[in-house]
Amino acid sequence: MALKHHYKFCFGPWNLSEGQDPYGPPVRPPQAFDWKLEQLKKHGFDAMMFHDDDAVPELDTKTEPQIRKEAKALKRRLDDAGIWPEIVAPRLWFSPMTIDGAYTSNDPKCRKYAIERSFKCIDIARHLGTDLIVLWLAREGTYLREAKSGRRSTELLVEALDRMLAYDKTVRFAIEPKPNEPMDHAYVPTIGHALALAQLTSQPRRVGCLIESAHAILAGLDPADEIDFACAFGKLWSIHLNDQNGLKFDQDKPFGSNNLRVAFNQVCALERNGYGKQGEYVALDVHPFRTTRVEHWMAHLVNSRRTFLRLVEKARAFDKAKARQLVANRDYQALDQLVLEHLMGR
Ligand code: GLO
Ligand code: MG
Repeated sequence: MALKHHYKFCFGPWNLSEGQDPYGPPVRPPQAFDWKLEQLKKHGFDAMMFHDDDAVPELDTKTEPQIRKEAKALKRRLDDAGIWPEIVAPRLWFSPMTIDGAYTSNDPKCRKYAIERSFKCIDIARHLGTDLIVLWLAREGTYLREAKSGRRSTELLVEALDRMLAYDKTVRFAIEPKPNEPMDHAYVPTIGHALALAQLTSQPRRVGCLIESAHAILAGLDPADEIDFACAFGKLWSIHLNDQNGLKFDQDKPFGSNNLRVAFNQVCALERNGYGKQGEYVALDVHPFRTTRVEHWMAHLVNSRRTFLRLVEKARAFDKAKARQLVANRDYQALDQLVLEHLMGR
């Protein structure tokens, strides 16, 4: 019998990447945006995530009326295809103006650029109809402790959030922490940091978070604990599921690919917190292996979605009464084996 569930899924255009890495060129030809939309729909996904310039390419060269026109045209295409825009995120790590960071750059002109770019991102989100902005604070950190003040940077981040909160009274901001890459140390490495920052803003209720499994693992944390922590604040507004093989470069592997048990525990955490029941999406921030052939281009997304749903079944079928009994008896040895047997199946 097919599993009854409430989950809705999405991915971003960057998740159909061409395979370029710092050591080699693309290995798959670029695909048109329409092709990506078509794939999304065909494979049972419901929404797309956007960077501001995925929605309006070459954003920095365009005027406000142009941006509005292009964003509204995209909205019509999405409506026709029946696809919801889950989030829009300002791409604050690509421009020459963000070499030294965006909101925390040492150059006031660059900080001004970052804020203005973020306002444009908010405008685009409103044109597309979503109220959720994702902030992956990619370059907010420093290579040298002596080059920036961490205290001042925290204040600048709060100031930037306050400016954005004042710019539009309805949007919400989900901070996506990542401890490193492209920086060696980022200023907002974990969910605890993200939610603490939210408390310093003028409107903490409109500042929440997005957890990415790989980012939590890179911070040496268990993503399931990050999920429970964020949900205790009612602030998990989106999630990027994927996997990561230890403290290496950000791998964005298929969900469950490296550690099925860690994936299982993330699904259990999402289930016990009722994630998705307020309309939140399960986003799969996964990338194809560089070896992936063009004809297998969707496999990492399709497989991650399938693994997620199979783990939902596993989470629901887990013998919770037995587990409670073992916990009461402090028999964690048997509990451990109960989980393993359950995951291995008969
Ligand atoms: C990189 C991040 C990135 C963000 C995306 C949305 O490590 O995971 O993919 O999720 O740019 O802001
Ligand atoms: Mg991500």
